[in-house]
Amino acid sequence: MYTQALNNNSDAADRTIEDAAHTTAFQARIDAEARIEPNDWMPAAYRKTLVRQISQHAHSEIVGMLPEGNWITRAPSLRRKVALLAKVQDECGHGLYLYAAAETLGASREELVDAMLAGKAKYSSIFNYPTLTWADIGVIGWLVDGAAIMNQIPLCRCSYGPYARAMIRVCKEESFHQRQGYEIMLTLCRGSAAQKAMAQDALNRWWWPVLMMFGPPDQASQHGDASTKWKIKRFSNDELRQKFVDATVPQAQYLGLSIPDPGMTQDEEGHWRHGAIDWSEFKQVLAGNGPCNRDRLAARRKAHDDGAWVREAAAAYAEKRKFRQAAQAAE
Ligand code: FAQ
Repeated sequence: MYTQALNNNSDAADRTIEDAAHTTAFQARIDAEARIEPNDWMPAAYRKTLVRQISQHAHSEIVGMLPEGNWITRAPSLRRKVALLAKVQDECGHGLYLYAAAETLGASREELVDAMLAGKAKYSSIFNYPTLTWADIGVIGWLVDGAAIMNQIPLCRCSYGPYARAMIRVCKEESFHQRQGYEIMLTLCRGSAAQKAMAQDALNRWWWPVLMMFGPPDQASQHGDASTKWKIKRFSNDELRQKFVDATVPQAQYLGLSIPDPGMTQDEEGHWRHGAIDWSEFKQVLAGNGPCNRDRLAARRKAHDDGAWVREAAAAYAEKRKFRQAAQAAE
């Protein structure tokens, strides 16, 4: 969708130039809040970090369909089923816009997907946790989509045009997702004692993994400084985590639920300060040892294999159409 106006091969040589003049002019454009577009010169490291982040983000959307997809057949009413189906389809669409945005940087979708299926590319840690009850679907919408919005609203101002533009639509859809999740939580919390206990249990299990979604603490963030300089990131991991906690605590209070953090305090400025995060759990999940890492990859590999005939049919049709167009042009 973005690739029509990309440079041809003769322009590619220009990409390899990496001198001080180009770099200074590039940073000046970033500092002036100009948008970088696919055909513009950019440092190789800027291109690389964008391919890394955008493709990880795309993989997260695609793998992120699995925990909720697990509940489509068990949604408790027709209304809930329709909303959940729409949400899961939206996540698939987000993955596709993001792969298209990554392709504008010269990466092919095939190589990106292959890296994910081979277990070499990351996707968000949060999607390696199981959805045990219906309340988990409420918590995912409320907190996982809530965290995604907190992270993605600033990405609408990211310096790279195709990524920033994709984020505008994504954020609009995420906001519907967040509301459907919160509404599920509200219904459960106003229901029976058993429903409220199920909501509290889901919050207890998801709270800490959701805080980890924002990435490692700032002092351990490898890419944070460069991404801030290039205006890919507008806020650090810890800043966004804090904004999320401050926005979420009153929502939990309204639901009558307790945040599972006995060390949480409110400071004089009104910020809710969370207790220590267990970063060893995060590292384990990133290393492939979370509760569902193996299941998630196995499910994606199976879907990819099952879809091989669709890709082959599409490629054969494209070839046939090209041949027909060439024949018509020759008439
Ligand atoms: N999980 O140096 P930093 C969603 C990695 S979409 C796994 O701080 P950076 C919608 C990081 O990649 C959720 N890995 O990295 C939805 C790096 O490793 P690398 C996804 C993580 O890039 C809802 C290393 O740690 N959102 O939820 C995580 O500056 C419901 C060092 O980290 C995005 O991708 C993690 N949580 O900051 C879908 C948003 N955190 O690459 C379905 C875009 C860090 O060197 C259902 N991404 N790592 O191998 C970003 O904003 C950034 O990439 C951060 C990380 C903030 C995630």
